[in-house]
Amino acid sequence: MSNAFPVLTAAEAAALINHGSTIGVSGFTPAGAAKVVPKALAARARSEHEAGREFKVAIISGASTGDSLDGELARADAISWRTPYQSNKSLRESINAGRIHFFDMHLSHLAQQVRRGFLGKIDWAIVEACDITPEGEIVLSTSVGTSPTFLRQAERVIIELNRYHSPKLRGFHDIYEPLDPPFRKVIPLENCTDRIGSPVVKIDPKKIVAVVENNKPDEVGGFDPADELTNKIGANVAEFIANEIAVGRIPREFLPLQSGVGNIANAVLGALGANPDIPDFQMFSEVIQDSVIGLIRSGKCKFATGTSLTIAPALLQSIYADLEFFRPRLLLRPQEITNNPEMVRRLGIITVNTAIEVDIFGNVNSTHIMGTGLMNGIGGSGDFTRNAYISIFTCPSTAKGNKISTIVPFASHLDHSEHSVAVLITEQGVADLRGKSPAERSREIINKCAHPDFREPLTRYYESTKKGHTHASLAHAFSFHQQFMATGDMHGAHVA
Ligand code: 0RQ
Repeated sequence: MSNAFPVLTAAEAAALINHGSTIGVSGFTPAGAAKVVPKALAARARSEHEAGREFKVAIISGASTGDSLDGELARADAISWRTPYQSNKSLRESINAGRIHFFDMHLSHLAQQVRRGFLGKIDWAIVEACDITPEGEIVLSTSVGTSPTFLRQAERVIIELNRYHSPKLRGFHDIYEPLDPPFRKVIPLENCTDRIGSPVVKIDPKKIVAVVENNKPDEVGGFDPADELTNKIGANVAEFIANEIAVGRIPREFLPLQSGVGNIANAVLGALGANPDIPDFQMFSEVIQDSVIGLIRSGKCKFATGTSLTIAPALLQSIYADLEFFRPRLLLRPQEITNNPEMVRRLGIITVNTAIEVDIFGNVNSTHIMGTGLMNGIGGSGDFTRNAYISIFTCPSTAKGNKISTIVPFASHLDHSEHSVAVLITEQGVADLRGKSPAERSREIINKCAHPDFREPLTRYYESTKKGHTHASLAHAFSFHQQFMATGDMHGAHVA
C-alpha cells in the first residue's frame, strides 16, 4: 500500500534531512530499528564533512538500535547528542571519548519528555513498519519502543517499509499512549494479557514524506551459550524463587516475571524453565529474547508481553513460519506501558536484572566501568527494580578472568540504591537483603555472594571502619578500584 506515498531510495530520503535536525528513530535493541535511511544518512554526513561542511543530527531512540544506525552514524561522526540507551561499540567509544553528548534516562520516562518538549522539537521520525495504509495506519515491526510518540510528535515522517517482516504481524501490537498530567487517567491494564489500545499507529498521512522499501533482517546477534557459571547463577535464581513460593512469600498463583538483557539474563530464563518447582508463568517485560521462545513452545511460559522481540534471525523466521501459534501468546506494547511504574507495582512483577558491580550494602552499578566508562545505560532496569514485588540483581562474583571483584566496598557509580535492591544472586549464592540493616547486609553479601578470594579484604574493610550506621571509610571506599587501576588486578587492595 506504499504507492499512496512517495517511494524514495534511502539516499533520497536521507538527502531531505538537514544538519541540526532532531530525529526520533524506531528500534528497541536492534529489533525493529530503522536500518537503511540512517546508513544513508551516515554516508551523507561523510560527504558533507569531506566538503568541509558541518553535519550532525540528534538521535532519540526507544533504546539501543543496530549497527546500521548507531554504529554507522557514530563512525561518521554524525551524532551531536543521543539518548536514552545504547549498546554499540563504536557509539560507546565516541561517547566515552567525549565526542557525543549522551544522557541516560529511565526508559519509561522518555515518551512524556518528548511530548512535553523537554528534548526540543522532533523534526523527523524514521520508523520501520511491516505495513502501511493510505490512511496513515502504520503496522510496526518487531518493536514498539517510543515509535508511536515519535510518529505523532515529529514534523515529518519517513517510513522504512521492511518486507523482511510479515504484514501479518498486524495484531501483535497494542498501541496505547497515556494522557499527560493533569489529565492522566489510570492505565486500564489489570492482567498481562489485556489489550487496551490499537493494533496500529494512526497518524496524519500528509506527514509521511517518504516510504523507503527494503528487505533487511534485524541486526540481532545471538547470545553466548550458557556455561557452567551462568547456569549456576540461573539455578540459584530458580531455587530462590521456588523457595519463596514454598514458604508463601510469593503466591502460589505466581507473579509475572521481568528479565533484563544480555547473556546472563538469557541463561537465567533458561534455568527458570528447567526448574520443575517453578510454575508455568507469564512475562511482563521489556525485551523478549531468544530463550523465551523455547519456553513458550514448551508451554512453560504461557504469555509474554514486552516492547521488543529481540530474536536472532533464524529463530525469528521460525516464529514467522508459525505465526498463528504465537498470536495469542506474544504482544508488543510501547515502552511507556511495559516499563510503567504503575504496571510494575499493580501486577507485582518479580524483576531480574544484571549488575556490573554491587557494593556490600546493596547499591548497584549497572552502567559504568570503574566509575567512568559508560557501558550501555540504565535502560529499563530502574523502572522495574524500584517498583518490583521482589527486585533481584544477578552477576558473576568476578569479571575479567577473576581479576575484578564485582562485589566492592563502595559502588563506583550508582544506578539502583540499597533501598530498591531486595536480593543479590551470584554463582556463589543468594544474599537476601530484605529486612536487614547495613551491617547485616554487608555480612550477607560478603559471605553469600562475594568470591572467596575477596571475602577477607571486604570483611577487613568493613570491620576496620566502625563509624556510624553505615560503616564507610572515605579513604578506602575505592581501594579495590584503585588497586585495579594501578595493577590491572583487584587482589591485594589496601582496604584499611
Ligand atoms: O565484558 O563484553 O568484554 O566480555 O561487561 O558482561 O557478564 O557478559 O553480562 O551481557 O549480561 O551484560 C550489566 C552490561 C551485563 C547489561 C550488563 C564486563 C564483562 C563483559 C558484559 P566483555 P556480561 P551481560 C532491561 C534491563 C543495564 C541495562 C539493563 C546492561 C561485559 O545487563 O547493560 O539492565 N544492563 N536493562 O566482562 C569491568 C566489572 C564488570 C565488567 C562485567 N565489574 N568491571 N567489566 N563486566 N562486570 C533491558 C533494556 O533496558 C534494553
